[in-house]
Amino acid sequence: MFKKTLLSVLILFVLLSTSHSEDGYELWLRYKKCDQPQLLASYRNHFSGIFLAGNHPSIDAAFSEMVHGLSGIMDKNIPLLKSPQEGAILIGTVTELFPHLQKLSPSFKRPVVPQKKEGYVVVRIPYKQHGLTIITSTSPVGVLYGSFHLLRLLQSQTPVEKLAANESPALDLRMLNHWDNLTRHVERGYAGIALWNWHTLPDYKDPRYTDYARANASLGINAVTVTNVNANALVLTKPYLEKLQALADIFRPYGIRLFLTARFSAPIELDKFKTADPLDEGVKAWWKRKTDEIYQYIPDFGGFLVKANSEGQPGPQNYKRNHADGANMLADAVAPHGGNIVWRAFVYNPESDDRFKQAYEEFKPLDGQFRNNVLVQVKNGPIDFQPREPFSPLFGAISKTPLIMEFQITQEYLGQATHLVYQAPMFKEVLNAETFSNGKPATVLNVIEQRLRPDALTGIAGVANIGNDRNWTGHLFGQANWYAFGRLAWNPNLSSESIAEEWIRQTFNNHPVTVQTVQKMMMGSHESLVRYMTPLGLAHIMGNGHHYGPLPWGNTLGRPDWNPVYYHRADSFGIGFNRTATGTNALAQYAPEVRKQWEDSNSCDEKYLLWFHHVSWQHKMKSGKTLWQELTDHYYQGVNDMRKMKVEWSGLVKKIDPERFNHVSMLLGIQEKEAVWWRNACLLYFQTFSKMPIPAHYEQPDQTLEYYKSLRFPYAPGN
Ligand code: GCW
Repeated sequence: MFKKTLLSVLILFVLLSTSHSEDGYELWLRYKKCDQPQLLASYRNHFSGIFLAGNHPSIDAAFSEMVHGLSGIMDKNIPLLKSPQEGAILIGTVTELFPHLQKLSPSFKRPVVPQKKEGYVVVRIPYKQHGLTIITSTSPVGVLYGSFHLLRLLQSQTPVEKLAANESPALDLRMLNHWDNLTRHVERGYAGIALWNWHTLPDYKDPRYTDYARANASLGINAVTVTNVNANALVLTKPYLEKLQALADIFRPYGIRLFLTARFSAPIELDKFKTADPLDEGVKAWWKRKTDEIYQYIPDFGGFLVKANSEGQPGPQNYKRNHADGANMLADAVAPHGGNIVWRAFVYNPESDDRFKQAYEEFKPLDGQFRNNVLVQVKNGPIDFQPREPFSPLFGAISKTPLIMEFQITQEYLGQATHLVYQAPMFKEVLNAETFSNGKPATVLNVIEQRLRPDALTGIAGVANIGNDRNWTGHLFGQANWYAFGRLAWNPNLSSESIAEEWIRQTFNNHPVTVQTVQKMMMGSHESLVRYMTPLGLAHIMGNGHHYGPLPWGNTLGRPDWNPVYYHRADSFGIGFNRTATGTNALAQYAPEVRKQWEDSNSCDEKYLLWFHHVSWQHKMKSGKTLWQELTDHYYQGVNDMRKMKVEWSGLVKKIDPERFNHVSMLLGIQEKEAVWWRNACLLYFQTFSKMPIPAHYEQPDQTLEYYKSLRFPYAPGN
């Protein structure tokens, strides 16, 4: 009897421990045993141990990752070597590593490493039978990045003779912005609550904080803000600084610097000041003191990220000052410590005739007035992370202030955490857009990559999609967007396809059927979502507040520019927002070359058509169809795409572990239903203006417009 119980306890234990193995927690750092016997044998032959040159927390992190990774991939123990020998992987900064190489053979040359501090090389050099593998850099963090690179190559089953890398990051700041509140509620978060357990910090250091840092370092993400831009001043007080210090200490070996979101009115809220006027001497002194205090806790503190005078946040305009006054005051406080201010350009107020134009109107006149350590962070599009937006005109118009790109990884407007949408193609569409900044050809990427002054930083930020869900991102495929953001921040010239492939090989397996099928699903997914949500340049027609589901009829909110009808402007004539010279003339904010591409409704790229034009329902599209027909086709095709995606995924039943297979299958089911919902609700509503039929050969909506209008979601997440 006792034996039996023991046995079942044992079985249960084994089941429990294996049942957690593919729940997505390990992200792309799974390090499963190589399933190609020949390759496995070759790896085992060529990697006999690790030799560490030098002693630094980042080198230690590299070592433990290598041990974890290699022992998993090769399914054998990896010793730490006392001295280098053939088959050794040598890791260390070039200064510390080279003497050991020379000891082995004076003929070895000093490895040539990239100049950039975070750059690294991975090289194999001949030595006796099995050679040596060198991972080196000028800096310890570069060595860590190089180690992750080698592990990525091994997880993707790269043959030994192809193991090589020579990499430097394109941008300096590769940053995640968490919109996490101190309550742990995540604004626009769909993956549980915030990772940061403020209540148990600083004493309880959840091992998950380290896993988070590892994942970021594996991509080269080197900066994070852990609190919401809709900021709470309390985060600047001593108890929170102690908690933040604990996080910063955990992140530091992984090359990650902490930034904080600053509430502009903090002096009033924390110290009973009468004003937060940025030109007030007392206010300036307060921020200097506060900043000095922060640096005592976090010596490598990055600086502040600020949302000011936007959506109810306080800011310099409350005191009749402008954004430069506000940013510069904070910039002066962090400057002595080498800190930066990241000031967001996401502003809009109801006085303007077009929300599209607001950020430009407020920021263009201030170009040249910001301190050297201010960076202005601009959302990719002029409105707000819609499924498709043209690039923000600020990228072509600001020439004296460093601009940081802000992408939204969390899928506030992209089906939240139940839709599979791979964002790399969307990110790249924006980065590759031609701005004609200063009259010369220059893509958005060229603009953000350009170093305006030797001491100025360049950068990119992504609003994180991470929470405390076991798989981090809610939807397993949300991980691919975290991954893609990080990889593109490091190297924006990587193709979406290759990033998807890397991610699939590491996350699932290297089977060609898995790689090809999943890659195809991912590559088409963003365009499909645009089709079933906002085709042909529609935007901002989602539910109020929670932004879940379609609400193109929405017309009840206090401000016109919060209402969907403001954006699509459907009427009996047609649909779309006239932003040409006969409308709000927002197009004038672009360079003439760009404007020309879009100002004529007959030649305008149709994916932006309704962004810039109010065209008739009969408008003749390039296909020869009327606008109404084309719109209908897009919505129907979006749903069909989804159905195909479901079939493709179901073909992988034998290739993917049941836990993750079922997770994705069920979510694809939700996504299909919601695609139908978007299609039906939007077409039935727009039809009340167009008075044109949905072609009879299409499946007809199975619900009425009244039904869709009656739906309510009071507790939709992330609001
Ligand atoms: O897209 C909107 C979101 C807000 C967010 C804001 C911003 C943090 O709906 O939740 O607030 O953008 O970017 O500041």
